[in-house]
Amino acid sequence: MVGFIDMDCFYVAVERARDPRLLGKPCAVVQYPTGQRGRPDLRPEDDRWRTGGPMGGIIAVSYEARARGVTRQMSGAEAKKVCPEVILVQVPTAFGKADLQIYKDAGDAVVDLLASRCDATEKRSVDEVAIDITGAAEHLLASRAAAELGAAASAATHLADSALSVDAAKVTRSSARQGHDKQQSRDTSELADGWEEVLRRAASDPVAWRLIAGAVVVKELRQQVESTLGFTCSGGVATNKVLAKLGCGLHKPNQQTLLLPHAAPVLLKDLPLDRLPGLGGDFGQAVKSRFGVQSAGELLQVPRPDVLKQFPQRGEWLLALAAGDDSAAEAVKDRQLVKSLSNGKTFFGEKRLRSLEEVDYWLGELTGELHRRYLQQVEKHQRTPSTLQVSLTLDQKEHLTRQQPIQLGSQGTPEQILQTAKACARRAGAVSGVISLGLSLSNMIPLEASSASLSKFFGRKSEGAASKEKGEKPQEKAKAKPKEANLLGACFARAAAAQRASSDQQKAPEVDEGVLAELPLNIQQEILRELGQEPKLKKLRCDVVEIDA
Ligand code: TTP
Ligand code: CA
Ligand code: CA
Repeated sequence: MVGFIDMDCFYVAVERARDPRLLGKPCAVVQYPTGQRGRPDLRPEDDRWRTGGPMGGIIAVSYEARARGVTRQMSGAEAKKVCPEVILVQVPTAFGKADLQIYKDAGDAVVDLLASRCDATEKRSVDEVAIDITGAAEHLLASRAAAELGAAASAATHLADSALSVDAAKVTRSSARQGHDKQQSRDTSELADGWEEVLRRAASDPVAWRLIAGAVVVKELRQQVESTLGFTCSGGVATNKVLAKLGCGLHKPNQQTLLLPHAAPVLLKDLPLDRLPGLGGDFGQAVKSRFGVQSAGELLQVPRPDVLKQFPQRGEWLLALAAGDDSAAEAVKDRQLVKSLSNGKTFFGEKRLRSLEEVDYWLGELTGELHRRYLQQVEKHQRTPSTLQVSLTLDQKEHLTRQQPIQLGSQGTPEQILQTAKACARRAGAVSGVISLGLSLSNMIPLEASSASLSKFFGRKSEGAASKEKGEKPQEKAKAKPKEANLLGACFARAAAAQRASSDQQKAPEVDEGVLAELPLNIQQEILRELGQEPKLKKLRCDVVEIDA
């Protein structure tokens, strides 16, 4: 059984938790103004309220501001026009670009809290988490009276086949994201609608009972998130991840929806196909135009053999998805550690980088944040990266990647990252017209393994480990032992040469998807569009930015 949590106006909520003056007010978070090289950074603790001047677009809007007409696509100036009292808060910046760390940390805190009671927690974006609540629901069924559970669930939960829910499911993906009346209604008579019948039928339906207990689990978790962290969120409960997410989006903010198996066909009947995962882009368009259908219900009316003939690879999945079958959704994956840490920036049009000096400058800017996230991996997970990669997209749409081993251990410096990055960039050859620059650290290895592999090489403890015992800094030790430092250098030079030999041959014809997936969604989309490639939904996260770090 799956629960799904999506935080309400998340970046705004994070800002409100930091600054109570924003509570209850119409407010929005704006991006930093791009292309302003040399502007002083605004740290999280600085005054980041903006009243005018250069400002990026709006990326999060409080519900109070939404009610007054402010939407995400607006510029700060447009928002002020429709709602003069709106407070605009700029995202913090660090190293010359947006610094999303406070939002990421808040999202991680939510995941940590949910994990305390769930069998598995899967972070789906900066503010969305899928949770496996099977165990927690079973525990409630064993420990609380049925009447108590029924009362608790029905008081807090919309049913997905209620009239209001079905109406909320009729809007397209983009309208659903904008928020609309049906989604935001707080009609309490609607909440009671249908529950009596559901509870009566559930008496002889163990699957429904478990889901009702699941709704209580989600209600309690949401309360806990609010009382512990100060953020409200919306929730969904269903037998699978796809339906739970769908349910979660039906009623917002600070509401939850239960999608029982019998409700799925009612809800899906008029659901626009683009609300289903994987059907929001080209493939969804193709399905719609091939069969002349708009909704999941209409697709299910198409004779099965026709669907399978038109889409031999994905037809079965498509039909299962449109029917809300569990087989179309993957199980909730438990928390995964990031595979790599990446940071990137685009430079389109006049902003493209024309010289190595400019590339070096921006590598330096990218390095600072990456170094901070590397230190977090060391501290939180005792892991360290062992490969550094630089990726460049040139305005001829050529994409180059160069990588080499890097030995950061637990005390690597920004300078070490920058020098390795510069060396990689030089190996990419002549650079002119760089439209995107990416820097990533990957091949994460446990810290013990990183020192163990060295000690194996030298037949004794590694530099870092040995010098730590004597309270010396590794760098000082390295100075004192030039021979070994040279040996180490030679080791990496050999490895780098081997790597070079292999990676130079393959000028990647398209974007490195591993690296791409780690970049913020808007940058991913910009890069893909610049390369003339349609964003591929499977690879793009549905929402935002990096997982974890
Ligand atoms: P969303 O969950 O899409 O929106 P939201 O949490 O602001 O509002 P809602 O209550 O409707 O769920 O995105 C989560 C955060 O991700 C959002 O607060 C800001 C950030 N974000 C961007 O930076 N750019 C974007 O284009 C989107 C969609 C979100
Ligand atoms: Ca959200
Ligand atoms: Ca979201």
